[in-house]
Amino acid sequence: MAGGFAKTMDSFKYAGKLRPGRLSPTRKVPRSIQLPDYAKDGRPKATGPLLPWQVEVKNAGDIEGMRIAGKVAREVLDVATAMIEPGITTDDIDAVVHEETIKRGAYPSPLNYCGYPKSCCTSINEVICHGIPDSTKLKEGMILNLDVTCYIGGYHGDLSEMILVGEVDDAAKQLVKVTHDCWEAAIAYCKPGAPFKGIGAIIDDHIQPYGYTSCTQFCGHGIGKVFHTTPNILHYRNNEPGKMEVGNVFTIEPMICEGTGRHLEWKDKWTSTTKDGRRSAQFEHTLLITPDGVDVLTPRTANSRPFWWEE
Ligand code: EYF
Ligand code: CO
Ligand code: CO
Repeated sequence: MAGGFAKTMDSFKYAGKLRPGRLSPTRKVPRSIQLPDYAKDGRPKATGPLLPWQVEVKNAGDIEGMRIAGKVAREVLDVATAMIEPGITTDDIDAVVHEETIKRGAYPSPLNYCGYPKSCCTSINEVICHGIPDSTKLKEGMILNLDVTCYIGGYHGDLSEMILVGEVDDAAKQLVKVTHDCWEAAIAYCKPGAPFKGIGAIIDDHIQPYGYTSCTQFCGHGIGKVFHTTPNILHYRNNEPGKMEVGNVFTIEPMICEGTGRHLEWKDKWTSTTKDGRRSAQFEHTLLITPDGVDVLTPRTANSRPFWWEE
């Protein structure tokens, strides 16, 4: 080609500065690891309850299995977040998540889930969720969500946290802290008999004074033998029916945006960014409703990367 411009122009109208990088080859899983039903063809088969208001009540065996899956996912997230610093790529993070997951005899749930190509999600700045780990290098000032889900003993455990890359600006710190605090307030509300719709109201009330918006496109979800099942957990004010019962297990994972909560899907069909290119933050836990209230199945430990306000 004249002038040697081998790189084709990308005419897609991105919302912000971030661009997709290059993907590494698909990671392998040893034969010894128990696979979820979608691992080979990408298609989830088991659904859980078919009606949206029916929510599974887990038995003692299920709960023990979920505790193990939550603990493994937490361990993997803690190892991976410890390595995050400017200069590493999101694919480096995926490699560690993948290795640490299989080292524990677990399967990285995102891998080939509906065809998803990697073992975790790494969502930078304006990426709301489902950022694909690739050759993108982390730079000082970025904020990153790392989302890890592990499948072990027939159960999935799902969590995510925000990481500040080096020094970040005060607006980013406020976004991350407010997201964390609205998520904690929503978790503290959970107990038997509490309407699911109250979660969204708490989140909206908490973020409103800051002018932030909650993304309505993606929700929390029931989880167990199936990665995503009933109930859908809406992170914004809503009027959905249903009350929490002892034995329900679900995630709360609000995505809070500095500007608009509307999203733009990249050409890869996975990555979702804000429509205005402003930043988004998210935290996630897997939660069990108990007679006393709520039990976090993916709790932080002494090995968890300290939040900046704890340092
Ligand atoms: C357009 C996937 C992505 N879906 C959900 C597949 O619950 C999750 N995180 O907390 C979660 C994680 C992943 C995930 C990883 C891959 N997917 C399916 C359908 C659409 C989509 O994005
Ligand atoms: Co997750
Ligand atoms: Co989730």
